Amino acid sequence: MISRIDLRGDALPEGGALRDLLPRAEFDVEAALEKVRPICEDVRHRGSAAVIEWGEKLDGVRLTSVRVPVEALTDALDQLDPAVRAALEESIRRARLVHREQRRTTHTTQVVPGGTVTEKWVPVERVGLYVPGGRSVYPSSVVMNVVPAQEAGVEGVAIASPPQKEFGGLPHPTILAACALLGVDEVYAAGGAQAIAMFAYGTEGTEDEAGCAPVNLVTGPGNIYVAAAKRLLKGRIGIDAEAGPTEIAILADDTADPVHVAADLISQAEHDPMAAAVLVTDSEELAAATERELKTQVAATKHVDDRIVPALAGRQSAIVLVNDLEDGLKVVDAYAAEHLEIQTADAAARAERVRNAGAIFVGPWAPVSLGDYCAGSNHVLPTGGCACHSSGLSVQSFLRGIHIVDYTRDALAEVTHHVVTLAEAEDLPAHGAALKARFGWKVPQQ
Ligand code: HSO
Ligand code: ZN
Repeated sequence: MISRIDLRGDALPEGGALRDLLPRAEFDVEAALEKVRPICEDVRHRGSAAVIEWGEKLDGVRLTSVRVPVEALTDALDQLDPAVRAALEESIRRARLVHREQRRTTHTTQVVPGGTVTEKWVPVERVGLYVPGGRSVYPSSVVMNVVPAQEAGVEGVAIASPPQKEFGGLPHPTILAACALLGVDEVYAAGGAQAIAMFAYGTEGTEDEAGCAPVNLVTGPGNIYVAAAKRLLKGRIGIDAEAGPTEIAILADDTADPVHVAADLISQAEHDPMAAAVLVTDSEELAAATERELKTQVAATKHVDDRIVPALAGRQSAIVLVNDLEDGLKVVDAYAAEHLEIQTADAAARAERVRNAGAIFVGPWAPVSLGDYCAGSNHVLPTGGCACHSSGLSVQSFLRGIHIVDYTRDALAEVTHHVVTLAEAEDLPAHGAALKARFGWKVPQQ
């Protein structure tokens, strides 16, 4: 069901060579670009009419209006199962606790007497949050996108989620209820590349409905077409990372419980046939016990043939055997997992040493599923190895730091000779002249 990669014996290779030995599926966004280009162009020129037509073609639903009426949101909340409502409320409460503390404060540095640089944090004005439909209807992702945006102080939050045939062309009712719980009332029944293009270009209003004003930033996971549209429109809009299939890596030794290890690997394999589940261990016994457990537990779960078995059996998943936990650390750092669990003796100390991961889950009582819903952490995290250069969604994703430069005459005079020298070294004398012009076209004496 899951293959083994044996890295025991010789010394591990470094860097890229080590990464090449580790399992990872291809997520070829480039190939999807040509498919989404005409969709984005069409939405750019024809607005809502194009969003509706592509929705009909690709989602199989003909809408009369892309904008979801506010009554549909309140109805969905009224009809929401009270247990789901309570769970979502707890998820929101915990996420707010964590994200509120990520707010940045304005800071002024006195560089020299009379010369200051202030960094002021300003929220993005308007964001579009994409929430997938289809195989993955995740109200929890509404929480994970909306909470940091709101805590950052973003004023305009719009959400798009694909229209669902069985719900009369509206997005899934639990998604609508989550929007209502979070106080978001600007929701669109739009999916795929057409939703991203609608956010980027905006759509004109018609007699029947208000259009969607263009946004500055689009965040949220989606399928490969959503990722391709984000890549195509990046620049016009800001984007978060291009989300690929979910990944879990577990670094474990012989103190780990194979029942937990197998359950956690399966939990993320459940997302997608392309999802990745990787166990890195120095224990032959744990590897064998996990293999046995996987067989038993997979047989007793849902989504077996369409997702879990192909995910575990795919080339993106494996049990990686290493000489010792030091090598294990090198392997998980090279892999840079979206989610990394540490199930070893001294898990906290080992977690401290990890450099590359989207989020780290420490010890036996912090499974990834906790983080998916109710830890307070964010579950929109970098995939595909991007954790070596990017972070998950946070308040910071929705802020811009603006430098405010304020110098007095004396403070400028004191540094002019350096500016003029550097400008000349770069053959840009007009740069230096902009300073000299303020001092009778001369460099002030030191
Ligand atoms: N594990 C997914 C998020 C999620 N899980 C949503 C359940 N619902 C990617 O981090
Ligand atoms: Zn998950």
